[in-house]
This record gives sequence, C-alpha cells and structure tokens, in this order.
Amino acid sequence: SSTPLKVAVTGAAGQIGYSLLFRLASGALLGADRPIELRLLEITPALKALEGVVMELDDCAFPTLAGVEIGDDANTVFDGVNLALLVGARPRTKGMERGELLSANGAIFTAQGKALNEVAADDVRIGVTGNPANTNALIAMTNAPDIPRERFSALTRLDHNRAISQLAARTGAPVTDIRRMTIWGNHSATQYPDLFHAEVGGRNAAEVVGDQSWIENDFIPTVAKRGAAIIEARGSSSAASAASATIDAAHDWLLGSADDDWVSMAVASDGSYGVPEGLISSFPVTTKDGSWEIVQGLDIDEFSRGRINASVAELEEERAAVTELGLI
Ligand code: NAX
Repeated sequence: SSTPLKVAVTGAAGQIGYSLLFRLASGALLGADRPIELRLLEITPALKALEGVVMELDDCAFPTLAGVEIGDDANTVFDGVNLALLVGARPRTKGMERGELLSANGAIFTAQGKALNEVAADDVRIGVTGNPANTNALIAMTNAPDIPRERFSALTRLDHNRAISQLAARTGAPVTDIRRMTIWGNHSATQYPDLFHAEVGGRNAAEVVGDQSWIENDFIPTVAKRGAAIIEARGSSSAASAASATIDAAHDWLLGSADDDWVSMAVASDGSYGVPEGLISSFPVTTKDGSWEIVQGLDIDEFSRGRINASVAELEEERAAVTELGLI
C-alpha cells in the first residue's frame, strides 16, 4: 500500500533518535516502496534541537519520507499513529533512588499510555525501548485499557542480537547460521540469554560450544553487561545498535519472523513457562502480520529454570513497586 505508515518516536532528539529517525526515513522498516510519516515527541526544552534534526532529515531528501511532525503534546503527536516507538525516558541520574526513577518514568508512561489510548490508530503497535523498558511497557499498557494488550512490547532485541553476535564470534559461524536465540525475562543484568535452544548451522548451540563454563562465566555476563561495556568504552550508552534493534523488532513484528526461526520480544505473559500472567517478560516468539505468539513446548532444564526465575522475580518486584506508587 502507498498510504504512509504513521510512526511516532518519543525522545526523538536523543542519542538513539539520532540514529533511529534516519534509518526509519530511509526505508529500513518497511522497504523502499512504503512511505512513512514521522511523528516526533519531545519535551519542550528539546524541541529546538529536534528542529535541527528535522532540518537534517529534510536535507536527506529521502524518497520514503512522506512527512514529519514534531511536538511536545502526546495527544497531538500520537494522533492516528500505527506504530509508536517509545524511546524517550528519564535516565537515572547520580544519587537517584530506584523509586524516584520508577516514578519519574511512571509519569511519562502513564501519560503516553493514556494519550495512545485516546488518539492512536485502531491498529497501533507500541514498542518500548526507554528503560526500565519492561516495566515502562507494563505502565503504558495498563494505562491504555482500550488497546489490546498484545499490542505492547518492550525491546529485548538488542540483547538478542548481542547474543547472536557473541555466539557467532565464539563458533566462527556467520550470524546468518544462528537461529532460535532466546532472551528470557527482563531487559536488565538479570536477563537470560539461552543457548540450550539456539542452533548453529542446525545443531544445538550449547552442544556446539561444548563448554558450560564459557556459557555461565563468559557468554551470559558478556551479553547481560554489554550495555555497561559500551558506556565504559564509548563514554555514552549504546545508541546506533539500540536503534537498529528497535527497527529489527518493529520490522519483524509487522512483517513476520523468518520460517524456522524465532525472535525475542518482551510481551505480556499468558502464564507460559511459569511467568506470571500479565508481566511483560521476554520470550521466544514467532511473529506474523503484526501478531506474535510465544513459542510453546520448549524443555527448560534446571539451569535455565533458575535463570528465568531470577529475572522474572526482578520483574515482579518492579511490578510491585509501580503498583505501590499507584502507576498501574
Ligand atoms: P537520551 O537521553 O540521549 O535521549 C532521551 C530523550 O528522551 C531526550 O532527548 C529527552 O529529552 C527525551 N524525553 C524525556 N522525557 C520525555 C518525554 N516525556 N516525552 C518525550 N521525550 C522525552 O537517551 P538515549 O540514549 O536516546 O536512550 C533512550 C532510552 O533508551 C533510555 O531510557 C535508555 O536507557 C534506553 N535504552 C534501552 C535499550 C534497550 O535495549 N531496551 C538499549 C539502549 C538504551 O540504553
């Protein structure tokens, strides 16, 4: 169809935005044949910087970019959007308590959830990148009662891609040979990247690696702490890779995951794999035509069970904290 897809991006003047907008506008999401219209939300003090970014978008003369609107009012910017990428969030600043972080972000995601509920298109899909992503998605979802809850997801695709890349480096296989990677749980240091169901060239990844100690002491912590390693090396947090993963996740959600493969998405649990109902937790999912389904029937051994439970326990604590704060 040549009707432009209306894509909202929040935090559009931020680091991730600076990479994300240009890739969206150049056709990375839906290809060169489907125009998109960008709806960019920022806080008032960042609007001037955002105007500069829009000047640069103009200067690219992207054939697929049908229009750009910016603003600081969610009800205006989200009007009629088909896809909302919620990237903007309140970062944790020095000395900030966890409760303060949760309430600062709670204010953002309650308001944005309500605005989406009011004005987004009926087919809207909402991907949350801003941290704490899972719990921010839970807050937005709970504050948008008229939007089906399967339309909300939080980003664990960056972790998924990091895990693929680490496994490829270890085994010498190209990334295209790696399938069925899974990130379970929270987008945080407790996340569990699972090699026991992943495959390298059709063979079980854990068997190909053949080294439980590498999995436990190298692979899992490298993937889970990659964000911190990037900050340490680059002096700022992952941005281009986070933008790339945000696009991968939205692309696969809208257009479908590959046959014989799955992707990781944090979605509202239906109780699968013992994850309490309603928690936004990362699972292996297949996607098709804008829907997702949790992959069923995987055997979870004791090691994986322990890791999944630990990450899910953290999500339950976050849910209890935002419930206590009256955000959900
Ligand atoms: P920046 O601080 O560069 O940009 C965030 C932008 O959001 C700022 O321009 C700010 O003005 C804007 N903003 C704040 N409140 C807003 C509101 N109420 N409405 C609209 N815009 C608002 O951060 P950046 O590096 O771009 O990261 C954005 C978020 O992504 C952070 O929360 C970050 O922690 C998170 N990340 C999530 C990742 C993931 O895999 N899920 C990985 C990368 C990244 O760390």
